[in-house]
Amino acid sequence: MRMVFRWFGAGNDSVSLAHIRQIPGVEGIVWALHDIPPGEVWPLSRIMEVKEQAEQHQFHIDVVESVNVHEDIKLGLPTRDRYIEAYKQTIKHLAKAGVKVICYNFMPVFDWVRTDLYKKLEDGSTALFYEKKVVDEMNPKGLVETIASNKTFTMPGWEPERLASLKTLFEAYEHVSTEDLWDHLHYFLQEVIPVAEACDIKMAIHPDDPPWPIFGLPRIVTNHDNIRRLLKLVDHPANGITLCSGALGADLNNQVPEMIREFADRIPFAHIRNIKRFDNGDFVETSHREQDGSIDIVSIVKAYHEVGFTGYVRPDHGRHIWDEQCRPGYGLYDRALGIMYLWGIWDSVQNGQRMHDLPSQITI
Ligand code: DNO
Repeated sequence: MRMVFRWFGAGNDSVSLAHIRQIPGVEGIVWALHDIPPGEVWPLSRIMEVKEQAEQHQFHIDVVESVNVHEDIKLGLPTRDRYIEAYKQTIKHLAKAGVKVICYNFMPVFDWVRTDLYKKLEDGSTALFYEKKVVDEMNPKGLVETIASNKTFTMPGWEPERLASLKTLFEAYEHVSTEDLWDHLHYFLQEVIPVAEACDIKMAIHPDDPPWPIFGLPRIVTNHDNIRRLLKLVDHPANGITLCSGALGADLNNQVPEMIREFADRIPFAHIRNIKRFDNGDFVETSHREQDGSIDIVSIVKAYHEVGFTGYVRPDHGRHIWDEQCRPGYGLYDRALGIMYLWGIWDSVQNGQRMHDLPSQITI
């Protein structure tokens, strides 16, 4: 397992590369050019700038999260070809800088969704929270009105400047069924996977978070069967997944360790985090420690060890602890604690195996 850490870029992140350097066992940053809108080519010069910054701290930039997919591609509009061409060009530029994995998602309109970014936990920290009822009761029209009238409604992954187009987007998706979305993903993959393959890059789709349809919009990367279907759409190692334990784990039926065993050679990148599920469908993010949430983090890390995982791993969101001021979910402290927990499990399994491999009798 190769540990990496998400960094939003100079001037865009409260966490510095110098601080990340002090977390044991981190070898690279997970990054993106966040100011470039989906559908535009990432200039090679900008990519090289990030590479230089990272290398000053002995980090690699092997993993990009995310090159976002233009909405016209997900909608299957005739204009999609133009944006797919731009995507291919970006892949080629990233390859020139040595990038190995591109994380992306295929969620219509929204990326991950939470209803409260600072839910108070019993220990006094705060964390990201999803209240199912709030999202379920908000129909698309209501959502547009809420966002328009109340700018404090938080939609992570949603740039405010795209607010104006929200209504039009919802209308466009009225004509896109779940099967249509599958077709559009298929079309996209058929186009980009050969380019990724030629560039020695693995595409790694992130599961939908939460893993069910919201606001009447279809969501398709949600469970074991759907991931199997997705991998078969273009059955090639370059068509992989970012296996996110927290996103998938919000659905009680998703058994992440089983997915790791079945999809092992198609997981170039893993997000490991814990959440606590409630019976009514709500969930809150917790520390990475298994006992604090509902996700079997120990079994997950053990499964990665068992399959001989050599891909990249990052701790996912953290709580906000010790009064840290940071991007929601992306502080230094709790993610660093998460890393040490993941290493603790990994190293003890590794060590246990070494002990097991020792001859039972040592003769002097
Ligand atoms: C949240 C992240 C997601 C992820 C995208 C991938 O913290 O895991 O926003 O980066 O879904 O495209």
